[in-house]
Amino acid sequence: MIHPEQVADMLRPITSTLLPTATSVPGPVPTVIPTPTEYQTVGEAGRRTLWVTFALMVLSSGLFALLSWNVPTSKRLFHVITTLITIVASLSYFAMATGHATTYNCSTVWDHHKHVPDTSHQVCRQVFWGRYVDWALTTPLLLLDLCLLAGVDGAHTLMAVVADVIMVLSGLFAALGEEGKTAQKWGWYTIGCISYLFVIWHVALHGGRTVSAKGRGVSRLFTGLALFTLLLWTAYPIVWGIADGARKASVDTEIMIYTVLDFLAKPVFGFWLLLSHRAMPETNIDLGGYWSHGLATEGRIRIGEED
Ligand code: RET
Repeated sequence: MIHPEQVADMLRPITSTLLPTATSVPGPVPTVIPTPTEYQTVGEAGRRTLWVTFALMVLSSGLFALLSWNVPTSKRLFHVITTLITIVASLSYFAMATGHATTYNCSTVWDHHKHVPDTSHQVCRQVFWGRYVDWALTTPLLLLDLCLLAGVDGAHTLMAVVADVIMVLSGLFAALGEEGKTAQKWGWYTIGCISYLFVIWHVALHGGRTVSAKGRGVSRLFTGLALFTLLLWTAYPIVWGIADGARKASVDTEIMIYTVLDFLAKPVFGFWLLLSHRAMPETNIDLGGYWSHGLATEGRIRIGEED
């Protein structure tokens, strides 16, 4: 007769392999909590800065308009251009401060883990495209101010303006470009930088040559304004590269830096130009009468023409 304990002894090796023991119980399955989408967006400080800049641009527009008071139309060309610049900037800052003219550019960022496969999450940065609309309209006007002051010919002025618009649009395409497609984003940025070199070439080099015929006073004013513009404008692609490009600066920091640059490039540039222009009659321009009388030739006295 077989004793039940003998049966149990015989079965023990079999059951020990079939039934899980304390040591063979699988541990907790490693889990990864997905990283939520990260938003790089404007904060309270940035929004307040946009409102303050809007107010400063409106105030500057009003003061520029006042400066043109009592100035005859024929001598008001610089006043009109300069006032338009700050009016457009006011509109752009109003749009940005109220949350318009903005979008998000999202890119995928990979997260690496030790025991499980890599995961990814989205980083979305706020892009204020209104800024580029502003620049596309106002930077050609700023260049026009400089070209008219220096007496640059129409052909070079037009080339400078077109290169400038290409520069700004390239910046916009770069800002909206896909992060993963390096060629798209940084390719547009490179095109923008090359266009900027053309702008410098047309305005600074040609302007520097033509302005010498206008006397020492105008030459000195043009050199000062052109150098100031060159230094300021060169800061824009650097800020862009750090903020929108590499995303190493917050949206608020980006807004604050652009505000300082825009304030110097528009109101400060404008006051410098208009106050100096007032004291220098040789800077008056009427584009051969076109500015105040149009293209009609009737009633005009043409000196030096036989007929
Ligand atoms: C971008 C990116 C692409 C390359 C370059 C740029 C330059 C921008 C500049 C902007 C100037 C703006 C001004 C605004 C005034 O309020 C578009 C940033 C070269 C020079 C003067």
